[in-house]
Amino acid sequence: MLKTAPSKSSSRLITFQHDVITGLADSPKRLPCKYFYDKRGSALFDEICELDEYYLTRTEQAIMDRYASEMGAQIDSGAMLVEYGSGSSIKTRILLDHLIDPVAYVPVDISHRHLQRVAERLRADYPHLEVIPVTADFTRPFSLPTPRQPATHCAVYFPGSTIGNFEPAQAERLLRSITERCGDGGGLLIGIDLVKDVETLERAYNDDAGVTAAFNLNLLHRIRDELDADIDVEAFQHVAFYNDAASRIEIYIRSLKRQTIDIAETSFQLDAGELIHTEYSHKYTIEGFSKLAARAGLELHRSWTDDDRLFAVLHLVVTGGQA
Ligand code: AVI
Repeated sequence: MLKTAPSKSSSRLITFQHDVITGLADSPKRLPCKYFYDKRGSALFDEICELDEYYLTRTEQAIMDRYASEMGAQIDSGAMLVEYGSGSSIKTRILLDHLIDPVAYVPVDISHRHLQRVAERLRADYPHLEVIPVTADFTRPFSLPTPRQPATHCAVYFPGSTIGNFEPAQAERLLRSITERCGDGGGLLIGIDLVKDVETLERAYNDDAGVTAAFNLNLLHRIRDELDADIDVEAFQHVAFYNDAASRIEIYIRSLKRQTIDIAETSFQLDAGELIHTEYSHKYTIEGFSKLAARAGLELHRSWTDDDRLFAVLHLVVTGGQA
């Protein structure tokens, strides 16, 4: 019998369906936040980054604008700069402008086509820099390319407070993998969102225009449209609040009535008021994050914040050991 391998898009759908069914079968119910980012979800996230209430993006950008020359000076010459979740590489440009003779820039992102387009633009703007895009999910093992000119060390750039979307144990594992990837002489420049008053935090995830709500509920639209699921999307609501004990924003989808979701022969019963967990966004103190990073073999070297101490960019260097 002739067997044909499943196409990329059908295996992607199989994984999506598997993850959704596994998450909804769990107690409490959950859906993985990585599925926020289809075309519409990515556009909504770009809108979130422009919102008055969402201080994170503009504050990190302002820190980069103000301190990129100091950051560049911390990173030795001849680096291969690897960016995790590079997206449009917007904040990277200012860093690249201040690095001393980097040999290569390696943007790592899951979206192949977008990555190629961004790489083309960067090659045009930085003709002396080798730009080597890698399509990969950085939470899974992936290989780094070998640049034409040998690098003296590897420096990872991980902006955007994306580390906050991982639970501390997962974050530690990811940091450990960065330590191992970089080895001696390597380091990490990372953006983290800082602990602050609850009102500012909760406003950032409950904007008046409802963009974050649409971003969150877009997950249900995806499940309905891509998995052909029977879901009354209107009967759900966005919920986001700060959990002080865990120092994190918790995001859920709340069922407004007792109802059933049907996906591929499987039915999931929801009570009125029942929550489906979709995302955590952890907030750190510089000290707390340094302790977490130390357990992963990284030592805090320098940090930069805005005047209101909303956000921080940290430079950590590889020590390799356990704290
Ligand atoms: C991508 N990440 C850092 C965002 C955050 O703030 O945790 C995702 C997000 N979720 C809702 N609004 C923004």
